[in-house]
Amino acid sequence: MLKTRLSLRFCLLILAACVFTSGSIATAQTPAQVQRLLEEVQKRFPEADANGDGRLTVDEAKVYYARLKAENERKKAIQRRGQIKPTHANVPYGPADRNRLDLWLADSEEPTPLVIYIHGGGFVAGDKESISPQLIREAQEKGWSVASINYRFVNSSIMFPAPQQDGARAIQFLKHNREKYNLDPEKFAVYGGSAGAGISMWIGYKDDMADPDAKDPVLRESTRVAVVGSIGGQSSYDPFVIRDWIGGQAHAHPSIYMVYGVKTLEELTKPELKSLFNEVSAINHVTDDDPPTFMYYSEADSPLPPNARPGQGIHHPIFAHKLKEKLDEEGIPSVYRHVSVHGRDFVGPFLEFVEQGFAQARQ
Ligand SMILES: [Ca+2]
Repeated sequence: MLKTRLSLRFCLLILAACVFTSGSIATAQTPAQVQRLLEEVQKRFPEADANGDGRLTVDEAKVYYARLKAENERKKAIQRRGQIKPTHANVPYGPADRNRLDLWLADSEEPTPLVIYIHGGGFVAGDKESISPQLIREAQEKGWSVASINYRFVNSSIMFPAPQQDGARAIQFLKHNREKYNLDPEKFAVYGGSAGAGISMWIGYKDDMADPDAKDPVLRESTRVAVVGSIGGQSSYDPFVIRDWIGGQAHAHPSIYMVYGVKTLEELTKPELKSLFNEVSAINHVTDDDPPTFMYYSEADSPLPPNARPGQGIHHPIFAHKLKEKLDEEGIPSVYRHVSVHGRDFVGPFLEFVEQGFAQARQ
């Protein structure tokens, strides 16, 4: 949804710039206005500056627009073809309605590695169907299985850490059913976008949540994974840490209130919430035994404007830089990639990273 909105906005901006340049419409923008538009385009799509000289020209903008259009067409074509049908769809992995997962099993004699996708949507929206068909296809070409999970949304009675716990339970469920699904429990990778990245990192860095005394055998399984991936993820959900790191009003994202069941910033200062902030913030759980981490961000890596709206910056690369510092301190291998440098291909580089992580995993 967000992408569509930005793309449309981008198209309008480009059109305005191009109309002026072609001189075909008398009421077009002034050169100063065009310059401002180009600057705005560059801020939102830094990779459009093809020669990287820090200045976006109209020609570069036109080329980028054409590429963006082609990419959109490609995505639409994939959607028209439909998702790749799961081997098992809507498998219940827990008691809640949204404890459902889809599973694409690789055909193999040997137990297969597994890549698990957790969707984003601010903990109030989104669906497992947003998994990339490209990822399913490329993972299967490597002989790996793939899963995509739904989890409980927050509301007036469901709050943090319910979504995180659901994610962990999905991992445990899949390990519990490793024989049925022919999975190698030592080669699980978990990744997601935004909220799904927050859950993925939390699972990755938490100590093993296996409870050997649990009545439910699923809960006796290990939650540990071999690789973690984050697309625009929040390494902290402490609103005051977010305010310190990102500035502006990033911490005033509507979901930040909802996940803690409050309505105002003042309510978030309640001392009893601090331990929950610490618990759900993945960065606090990083230790030297944690899995290698792949980070991919597309929001501009620059300070927020003075008029930033509430929630703006909630996918800021600072979340990655702070996490990377911590991962480096602990000697955990990690990769940080930004769209402005590495382009829009997440799947290929991520799966390559996962492959290295699986090679290091216990046999
Ligand atoms: Ca840890």
